[in-house]
Amino acid sequence: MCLHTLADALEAGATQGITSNNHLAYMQLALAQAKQSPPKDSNFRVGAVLVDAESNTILTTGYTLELPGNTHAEQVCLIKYAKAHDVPEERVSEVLPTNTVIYTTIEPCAKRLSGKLPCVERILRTRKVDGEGGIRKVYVGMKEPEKFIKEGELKSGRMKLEDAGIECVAVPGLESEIMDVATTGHQ
Ligand code: HJL
Ligand code: ZN
Repeated sequence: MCLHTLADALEAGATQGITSNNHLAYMQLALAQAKQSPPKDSNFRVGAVLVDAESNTILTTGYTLELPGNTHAEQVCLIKYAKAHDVPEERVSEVLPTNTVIYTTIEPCAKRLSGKLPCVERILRTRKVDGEGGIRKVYVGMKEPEKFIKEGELKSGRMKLEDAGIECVAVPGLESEIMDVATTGHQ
């Protein structure tokens, strides 16, 4: 698959052409997003794609620092989708399809050194008050590298999500490229 063509098609709002079970293709699209992120020593360059799993439609995409305010890729997806539906990010649960999934090159963060709300919490609040709907599954390209948050210091994003009933699925095969992209510009 030619990623440029796919990204261009997505940009133009054309049919995406990824079959629903082609998780690697969706992860490649997330990686293409990550490559658009400006290098910065104090975080990773991550990309994410928000998908309606029911209709196999891309809802939105995001990458680290795409929006102002030290934004993470997953956070950008939620802000953009919420904005397109005239609600603030905190109320995105009201407008998300019931079977939404997210592809992210690095597992959602459980803690941020800046003290901002971690993406795990942002993902959990996409569920409606009855705990249904919103993001049901998270496809992860690799676990968070040990640079900012020390392993063992706290539960990983993946574990926190799974404890709360959100399935996390590893999509193998792109780890080294994801890592290279994530750490470009690091000392
Ligand atoms: C994920 C991102 C991103 C990170 N992780 N999943 N998506 N940048 O877009 C995780 C890393 C935090 C640091 C610094 N990175 O970003 O742990 O300044 O970037 O809040 O903890 O925190 P801030
Ligand atoms: Zn995050």
